[in-house]
Amino acid sequence: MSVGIVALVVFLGIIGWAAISDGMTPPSSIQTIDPTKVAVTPPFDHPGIRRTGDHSVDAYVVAHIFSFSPSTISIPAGTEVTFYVTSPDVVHGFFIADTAINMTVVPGWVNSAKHRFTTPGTYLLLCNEYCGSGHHFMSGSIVVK
Ligand SMILES: [Cu+2]
Repeated sequence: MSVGIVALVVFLGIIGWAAISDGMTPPSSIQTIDPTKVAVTPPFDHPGIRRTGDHSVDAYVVAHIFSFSPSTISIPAGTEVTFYVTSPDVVHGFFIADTAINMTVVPGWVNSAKHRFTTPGTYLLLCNEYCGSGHHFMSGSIVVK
């Protein structure tokens, strides 16, 4: 066995041991959902925004073949939005242009990310994981007034 292969095995062993011993999990693994019951499980049975403070909202979004529900989210400028996104069918992406929001949406998990929208405008929301024949139609928008 060459030195390179031994070094690779040792490296992967250390990475694997560190991840397992620290109990590492993806950031999205905190909340789970039965993907076959997304349409009847609160709060995803009524996707949309919920006010949580004077300048903050929670946005519950369902990514499904081949659209987002809701497809348009309107908020005042300066609002901090915590997105909670899940999928009832296949893996989707949740990417908002001009922000750091870029999540993978996996059936059975609720992924989340937070962003404060300070600049008015329309932000494009895209699926960036190929999810099927209608993937290129899958978009939405965040309207900041
Ligand atoms: Cu897609």
